[in-house]
Amino acid sequence: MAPENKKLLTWVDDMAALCQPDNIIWCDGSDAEWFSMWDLMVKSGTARKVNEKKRPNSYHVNSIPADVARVEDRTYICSKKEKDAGPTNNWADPTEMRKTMKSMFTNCMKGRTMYVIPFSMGPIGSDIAQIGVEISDSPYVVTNMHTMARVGNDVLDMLGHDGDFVPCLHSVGMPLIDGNKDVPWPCNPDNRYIVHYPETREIWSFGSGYGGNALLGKKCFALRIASTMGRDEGWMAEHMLILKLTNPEGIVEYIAGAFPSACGKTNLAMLTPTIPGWKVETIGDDIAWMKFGQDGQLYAINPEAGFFGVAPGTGMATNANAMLSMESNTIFTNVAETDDGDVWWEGMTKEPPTHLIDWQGNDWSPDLDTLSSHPNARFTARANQCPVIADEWEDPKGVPISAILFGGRRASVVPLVTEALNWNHGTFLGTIVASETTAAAFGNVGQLRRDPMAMLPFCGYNMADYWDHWLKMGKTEGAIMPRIYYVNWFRKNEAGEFMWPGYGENSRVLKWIFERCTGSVEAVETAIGNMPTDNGIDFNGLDMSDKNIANLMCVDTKGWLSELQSIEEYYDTFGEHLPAELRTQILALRERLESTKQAVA
Ligand code: SAT
Ligand code: MN
Repeated sequence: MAPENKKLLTWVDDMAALCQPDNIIWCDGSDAEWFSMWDLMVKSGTARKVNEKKRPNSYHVNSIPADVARVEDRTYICSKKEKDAGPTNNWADPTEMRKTMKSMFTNCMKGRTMYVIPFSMGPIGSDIAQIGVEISDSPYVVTNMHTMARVGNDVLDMLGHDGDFVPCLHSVGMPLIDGNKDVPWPCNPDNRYIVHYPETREIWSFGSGYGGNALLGKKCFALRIASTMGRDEGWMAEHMLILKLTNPEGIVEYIAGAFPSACGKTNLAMLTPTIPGWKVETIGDDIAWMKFGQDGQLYAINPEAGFFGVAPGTGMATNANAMLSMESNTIFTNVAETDDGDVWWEGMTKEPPTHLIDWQGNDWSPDLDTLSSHPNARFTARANQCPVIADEWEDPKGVPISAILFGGRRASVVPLVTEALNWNHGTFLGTIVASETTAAAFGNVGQLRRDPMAMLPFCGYNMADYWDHWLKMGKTEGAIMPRIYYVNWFRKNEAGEFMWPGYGENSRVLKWIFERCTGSVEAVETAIGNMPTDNGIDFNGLDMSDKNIANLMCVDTKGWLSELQSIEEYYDTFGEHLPAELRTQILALRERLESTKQAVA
């Protein structure tokens, strides 16, 4: 099909003139294209076909140690004014950056093919969906985009002559010139740039072939650029899972949830409830776009079409639905190869195989102290292969959101679940999301890393302005905003043990939230928000001491008062951009805490 969109044709011409590829291929998202890309990658040594009998139509690719994850320190928000990027983003002057990018991209595709990938984030034709076009010189990107977005001629149809799209330019940054031979994982680790121009809604990414650096529909478009679109147009682009919860009577509520990385978002989205008669189904596991419907409720779509999930730690015992989603048609990156040509990673099975080829191509056995798979190894699986994908996951009008969850990994202070008193208080709770660092990760153990709304690396503009946008959404005339909850699956007792079993048992907390939404349970108002009554959450059948239960549900007044101090210090870093309402929230919370302290004394 010949593309007719003028902006698109001009852009592709201009980018081809800049990058000087040997060929240009317009991608149509077809099976034939998928197979031809894999043929190419198997022949070039980039990919291995996974044993067809074990996992039909699946492929295994390994990158190199220098290119294994998003590079936050090389990610830039190039708004005209520095203050519009805010203190949490790397800002660079757009005029300067354009010069740098132009020199990086000049001739960067020599010896390679330029793929033009038209894609829709969200069901094609949905009012909430958006169109992008990615230009990339990586066939690995083409196949991942097939799974993660809707790619093909329908998108060009939607674009028509003068429809708009977000241009996303990507190159691995390794032209085949001067006798350079290609390598299995081309990239340019010394010159990586993940660049966003929020005002003109453009993305330019250079030097990395991995994940969110290269699959530009995901974090770059669906979060960083879309968050600025949402601010300008009155909607929300959030780092949230979306799940459908059905009670034993068949009543349905839709819940969205934002959690920093390593807090089990994909597991929660695909959870198998332990409480009888309740059902969780998946709408999305990573990103939610929400717009007001006619009735004033927020309707959410999952803009993605697949899961780009962390493999290590995923197994039949922890997330069977994820495992079943990747039984075929799946791409595995940076995992280990088994002797029978399948894949394996830490946590897939309790007992590791006796021999593997690790993600770097070395022999591996369990007695070695190296990991067989990279900790950020990924599976790229089609959402429609998930056994618990909800029927309406592609409904163009989205699903009405009744509740939003925020959570982090907190050993202390934050109880199992708190309900916000109202939208503004809930927004406040979102701004204070934080995770305590675990041993190896970042810095000292127990140090708090603030990750407001789990958007720290993904907000495309000033974080404080983004909070203001949340507050404004709640003031929209006729709006019926979701209830907001702060949950914490990770609180520990004095002995340093987790008090809450987590995983499927989280359904007990979801049930309480559901019943709050339908108005069928009471709550107790405390200084920090509404909390379950003594028998609000069903702890029956859990092996938990009364002391742990009390601990898990208590309001730690002293802990919160000292937390307030650290929140204020954090707020100060946003200067005059901080919405006054958030200072009001702090004052009010302090007053409530002080008065309970007196009441107890
Ligand atoms: O690589 S992605 O950005 O897609 C996933 C992640 O790092 O959160
Ligand atoms: Mn994510």
